[in-house]
Amino acid sequence: MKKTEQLKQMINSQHLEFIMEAHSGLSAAIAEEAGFRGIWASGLSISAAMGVRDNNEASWTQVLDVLEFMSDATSVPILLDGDTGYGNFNNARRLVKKLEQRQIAGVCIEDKLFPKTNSFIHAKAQPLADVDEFCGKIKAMKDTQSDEDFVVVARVEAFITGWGLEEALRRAEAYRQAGADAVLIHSKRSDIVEIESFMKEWGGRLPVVIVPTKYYTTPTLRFQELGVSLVIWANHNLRASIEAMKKTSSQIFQEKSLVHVEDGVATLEEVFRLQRAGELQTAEQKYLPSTGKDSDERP
Ligand code: SPV
Ligand code: MG
Repeated sequence: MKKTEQLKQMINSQHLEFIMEAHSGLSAAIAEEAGFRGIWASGLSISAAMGVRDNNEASWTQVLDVLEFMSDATSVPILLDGDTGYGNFNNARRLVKKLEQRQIAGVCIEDKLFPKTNSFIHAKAQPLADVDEFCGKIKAMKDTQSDEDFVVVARVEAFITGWGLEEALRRAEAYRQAGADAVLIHSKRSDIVEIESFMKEWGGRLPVVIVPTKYYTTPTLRFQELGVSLVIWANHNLRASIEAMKKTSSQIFQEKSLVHVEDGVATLEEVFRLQRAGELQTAEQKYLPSTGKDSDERP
């Protein structure tokens, strides 16, 4: 099944599905190997891994380059966090074209302004996109996709920026009518009150995607009861790697030795395995002339 079809089926399926954050070819391969059937290419994580802020400091083509590695390293679908679409409708539709060329299964765009700011930083000061302008962007993206199963998720930032349920519903409905395949309703509360209120009023008009980074203590069963379609675990590979790298760097710096570190890090063999070094060895046997034969033929 095509990656686009896989993602579309996950979003439209009757049971709760999960996708995991990744920000590189390596982290994407690890997420797939853990069992995830899809990957969230997080804007926060990709920019943080590049050492820049989640403010569109990395250009969209730099993000595309990372995605290409992620796509090549995996067989499960990738949903890109496409921020605001990196400009107006024209930039967003060109993005769709470039994503399809790299077998990226879908993109999520959020109704804020370029350059965006992460939803958990000064959220109330962040202006929302004009609804009509954002709908035009969604329409342009849907009109541009050449694969009918490519997914466009419209992310509603109304709760994040301090607006209420009414504005969240108004926007979600407009985005549905513009052709979005799903809506992502985001909340920065540590409880599930906003998500609950939205789900009750929304009534399943389109599949709903959530990001429980801040309300992580809510039992996952509750998301299922509310009828959520897809949960994004949005940044935990990045955060896990930061902790591991900090611990290892400072231990090596302090001890000037690897002795107490060796058992706590992945083996080199594991690195080679994740890089699929074995496949290259097999290919070399098949495609490279053997050294013996080569030397035999020398004059
Ligand atoms: C991301 O992972 O970059 C997201 C989710 O957009 S959040 O950081 O919660 O805004
Ligand atoms: Mg993001």
